Amino acid sequence: IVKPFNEIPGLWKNGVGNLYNFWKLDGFKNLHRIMLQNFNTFGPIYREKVGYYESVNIINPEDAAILFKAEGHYPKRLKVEAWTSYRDYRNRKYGVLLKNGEEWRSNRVILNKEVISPKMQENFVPLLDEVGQDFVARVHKKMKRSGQNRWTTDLSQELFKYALESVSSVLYGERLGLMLDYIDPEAQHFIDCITLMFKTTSPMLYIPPRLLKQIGAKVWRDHVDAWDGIFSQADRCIQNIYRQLRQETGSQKKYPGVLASLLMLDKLSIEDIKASVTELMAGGVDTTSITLLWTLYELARHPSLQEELRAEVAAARAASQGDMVETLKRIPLVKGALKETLRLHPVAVSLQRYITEDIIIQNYHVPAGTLVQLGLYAMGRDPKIFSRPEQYQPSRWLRTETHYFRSLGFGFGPRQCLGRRIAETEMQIFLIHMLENFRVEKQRHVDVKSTFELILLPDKPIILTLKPL
Ligand code: HEM
Ligand code: 2DC
Repeated sequence: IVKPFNEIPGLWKNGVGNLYNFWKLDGFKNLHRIMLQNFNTFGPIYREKVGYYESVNIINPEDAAILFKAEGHYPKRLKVEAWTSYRDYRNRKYGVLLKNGEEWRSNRVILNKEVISPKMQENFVPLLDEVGQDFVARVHKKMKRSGQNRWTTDLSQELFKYALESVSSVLYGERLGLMLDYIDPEAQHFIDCITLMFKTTSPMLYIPPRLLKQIGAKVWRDHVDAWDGIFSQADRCIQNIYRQLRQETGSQKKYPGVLASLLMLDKLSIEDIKASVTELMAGGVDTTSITLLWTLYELARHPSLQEELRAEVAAARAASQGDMVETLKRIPLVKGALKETLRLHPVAVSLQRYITEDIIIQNYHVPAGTLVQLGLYAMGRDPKIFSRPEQYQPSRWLRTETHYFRSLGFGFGPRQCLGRRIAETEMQIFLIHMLENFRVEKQRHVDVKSTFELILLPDKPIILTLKPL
C-alpha cells in the first residue's frame, strides 16, 4: 500500500523554527552535512521546510531515475531568488540558467549546438590546450624564481585564472592574458566578484531577498555589487567581440569562439546571447578550478595512483602521436579520477526538479509540483551505494559495477550543465599537462573538509608542492 505524502518523515511543519535551528547549527555553511545527517535520521526519503524553502529529499540512484522520468518537457530547478531578483532589479534579461518553460527550451536548443555538442568540442581542444601549456610554463617560471626548483602554494587563485582564461578563450576565441605576470585588474576583480556572488547567495536561499533588500541588508548590497562587477566585465568582453565582428570583412577560417558563432548564426536576440554568455563566463570559473584543486589534493594523497595516471597519459600521448583530440579518447582513468572527485567533492550539493506528474518514491506518494531534491553529496558518501565510499578510487568507474544514475555531478537530461563539455575538456587537458610535467605533493597531514558557499568549497587553504619530474 502506498503511503500518503503527509506521512513522509522529516521536519516540515515549522519552517521558521527550522530556520532558527538551521542558523544555530551554522547551517548556511553545513548544508551538505545536515542533509547527510537527515538521511541518517529519517532514512532514504525525508521532507523538510527551512524558512520558505520546502522540499522532499532523496538519496538512492533508483529514486533519482524516478525523479528524472517525471521532470517533464521543461525541467525546472529550484529558483535561486537572489539571482532572479538581481536581474529584475537591474532590468537585465535572464539567460538559460534562469529561464524556464518554452523560452528556456528554444534558447537551450540553440546553445546546445554551440556549447555542448561533441562536434564543437573538437574546436575547443586547441584553444584549451594552449591555455594548459601556458599554465605549465607559468609553473616552471615560478619554480625557477623560488630558487628551490619547486613551488609550494595554495593554487586556488592560479586555478581561478586558469579557469577564467580557458572559458574566455572558448567563449571569445581570444586570450585574456591571465597566465602572464601582470594581469588586468578588471579580470581579477571579476574573479573576486564571482566568489562574493556565490557566498552571498547562500543565506538568501532561506531568507527572501525582497525582504533583505527592503531592510537594506549588507548581504543584498554585496550581492548586487558582485553581479554588477560580473556584468560589467562580461559586457566589456562581449562588446569587444561584437565590434570586431562588425569591422571584419571576408570570412575567417579559424574557429571564432562561442559568442561570435552565436552572433553570426543570428538565431537568438543579442540580449539573449549576452545574458547566456555572461552566465557561461561566470559559471566557468569557480566550478572547474575547485574541482581541479580537489583532484590535485587527492593525487597528492595517493602517490601511486598519481604514477598510474601519469603512465596512462604517457601511453595515450604516444599512441596518438601528440594529437590532443586523440589523446583525450585514451585516458579512461583520468576521466575516472574526475568522476571520483565529483563524487566526494561535488560542486552542487543537490540536484532538484519540480516534478510535473505524481510519482511514488520509497512507497510514498509525491504529488506533481513538489520540489524533489537528490542529495548528491550524501549519495556519493553512502556505503550502500558506493563500496568503501571514503576511498578515492578512480578505477571504480572502469569496472563493470553498475553506474546507473551514479555519475550525476553535472546533473542530468536536457537541463544538465550546459558547460559540461567545456568543463570536462578543460579539466582533462589540465591534468594531462600537469601529470606530464610535475609531481604533486602535500605538506603534512591536514584534513580538508567542505564548506557550503552555494557551491561546495574546501574549508581551508589546500597547500600543495609542485616539483618537476
Ligand atoms: C548547470 C555542475 C561547470 C555553466 C549546472 C548544474 C550542475 C552543474 C549540477 C545543474 C544541472 C541540473 O540541474 O541538472 C557543474 C560542475 C562543473 C560545472 C560540476 C565543473 C566541474 C560549468 C562551466 C560552465 C557551467 C564551466 C560554463 C562554461 C552552467 C550553466 C548551467 C549549469 C549555464 C545552467 C543550465 C540550464 O539551466 O539549462 N552545472 N558545472 N558549468 N552550468 Fe555547470
Ligand atoms: C545550491 O539548495 C544548493 O553550476 C541549493 O555554473 C540548491 C541549488 C540550486 C541550483 C544550483 C545550486 C544549488 C549550486 C550551484 C549550481 C546551481 C545551478 C547552477 C549552479 C549547480 C545546488 C552552477 C554552479 C552554475 C552557476 C552559474 C552562474 C552564472 C552563477
